Formats: sequence, structure tokens, C-alpha cells
Amino acid sequence: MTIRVGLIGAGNIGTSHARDLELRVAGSEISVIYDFDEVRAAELASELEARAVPSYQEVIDADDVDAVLIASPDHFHAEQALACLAAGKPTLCEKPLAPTEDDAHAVLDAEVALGKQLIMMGFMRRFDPGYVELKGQLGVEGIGDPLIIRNSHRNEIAPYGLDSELSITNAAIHEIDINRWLTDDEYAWVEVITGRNGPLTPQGQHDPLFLLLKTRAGTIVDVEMYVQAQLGYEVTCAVTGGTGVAEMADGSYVTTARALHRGHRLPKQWLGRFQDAYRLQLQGWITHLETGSSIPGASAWDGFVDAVVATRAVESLRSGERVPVVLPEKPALYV
Ligand code: ISE
Repeated sequence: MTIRVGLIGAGNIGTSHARDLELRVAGSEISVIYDFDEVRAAELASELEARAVPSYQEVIDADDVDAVLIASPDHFHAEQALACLAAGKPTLCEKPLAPTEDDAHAVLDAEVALGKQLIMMGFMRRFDPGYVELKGQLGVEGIGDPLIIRNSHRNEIAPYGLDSELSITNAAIHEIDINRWLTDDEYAWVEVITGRNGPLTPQGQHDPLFLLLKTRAGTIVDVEMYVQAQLGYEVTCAVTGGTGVAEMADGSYVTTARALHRGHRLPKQWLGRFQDAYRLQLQGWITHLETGSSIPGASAWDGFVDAVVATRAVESLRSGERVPVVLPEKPALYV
């Protein structure tokens, strides 16, 4: 059985997903593609022997599309996810579910009203071998309960131009999600601290940003976001547990030590660092569609909670205050 996937958005990540689905994931192919740039859509369609269509709705409605992959710019995700739910098509939606709580809530409400989980969120770090190993170290058999988790997320240059709020809703949202997943916990509050800017930070913006969060069980989580760091793309996560420490530097790279120097090369951006996570996530999604097993990654509920926390973090960035995180009760559909 081959799952025929329709792609909405043929930019960097959409193109990478499409090639993975066509070439490296078992049981899938790309059948229909939409991009606002018609030439780009047509080129990818001809490379993958798919067809390009002039609107995203035509991707969703196509008879030869069994499932939809949303890889458009962030502010289109909610509208397109709602259209997929209305058509009853399973969907892998790139993160975030929406840049704001209200838009994310609308998608959650629509899926709950449908009574069926059709949306999986593209929080691919949940499939990354480094993070999976880190999570495996937690608990009584490993380093105990997580007490403090320290994260850093650095880009060579801001991928979409520097905007401090986008650093939270587009980028730090990965840490918001992965630390919920690592701890199996929700946050009680978030505070965003700004300080001395880097040499490339434009007037009126803040970079780096420091996010401080505490979970309901009391785990302290911090995130250094530095999106104009120049050094390359680097993501790290270090957990201090009750009885030990587990750290993930850039696990996928070989470390060398010579001439009084220890180090490893850095990728330019995330497609290199997380290529296995993206492929494993896609394979997990396709296998779930083929077998009817439960969603193997982040759900619409996760996408909603992450958007709530990001919205509170943006409020903290604006006000300079610590902001409580309050969530509605988890709908039975996700328990
Ligand atoms: C980008 O949108 C991503 O999703 C990457 O994984 C992230 O590391 C990067 O900072 C974001 O801008």
C-alpha cells in the first residue's frame, strides 16, 4: 500500500520532506504539490513525477491525495490545518500549529469536535536519536528525575530575518515542546530575559534571549536562544537528574581532540543536524497511516500547549514580567 501525500509549501523544509517521502521513506509518494511560487512547485513536481496545482485547497481535495503535509509559512498553518480537518484528511503539520494561542485553539477545537485525531505535529526532535537517548537516561534506571535542564539553540544567522517574537514562536517552540516531552510535565510559568545584544542584532530587537521556565513538578528549564550567533547551527541539552547528569552536545558529529583543542564541525543549519529526525518522523507518520496505530509524534493538543506557552513567553518578552501558564483541561481525545 502506498500513501499518496499532497504537499502544501515547497520551500526548504517542504522540498526536503518531499524528497524523503519519495526516496527514503517506505510506503509513500508525493502526488500533488502547491506552492505560492508556481515555478518552484512545477520544478519539484517534475523532479518527483507529481503534479502542481494552483491552490492549497486543490491539494486537500484531490482524489489522489490520502494525506497532507503542511510546510507553508507559520501563519498559514492553522487555516490550512482547519481545511484538512474539514476534508477529513490526515495531516502532518510543520511546527508551530499557529504563532498565537487563539489560532491554535481554533484547530484544537475543530479536531475535538471531529472526535478523531487527524493531525500530527512536525516536532521532529521527538524522533532525534540524541533526544531519544537523553529521555532514555531519565528515571530510576538512569540519572533519576530531571531537576534542571539547560538548553541552547543557536543559528548561524536568523533564518527569516531577526524578529525577537519569531525567535520564540518559530524557534524556541522546539525547546518548549521537547522539554515537555522529556519531562512528561507541563510548565507552571515562563519568563523571558533580555540582556546585552550580539553584534548583529538590529536596533529594537533582542538576541540572545534567555527563557526561564518551571514545570509543575518543579523542574527548572532554561533556554538560550541566539539566532545570529554566526558560529553555525548548534543545539544542546543537558539534564541534571537526581542521581546523575546526561548531556547531548551535537551527538551526530565526531569529536576530535588534537593540538590542545577538542571539537567537532558544525552544520550551517538544521536540515543537516536533524536529517535523521525528519526522516524517522516521516516514516513514523506513514507507518501510522498504513497500520492505523496511534499518532507516534506530537498531537494537536501538544501543538496547542506549545503555542500557549510561546504566547505567554511573547507576553513576558513585551512586559519583562514572569507569566503564569494556565491550560484548559486536556480533552478526552488526547488522554
Ligand atoms: C526553524 O524554523 C526550525 O524549525 C529549526 O529546526 C530551528 O532550529 C530554527 O531555529 C528555526 O528557525
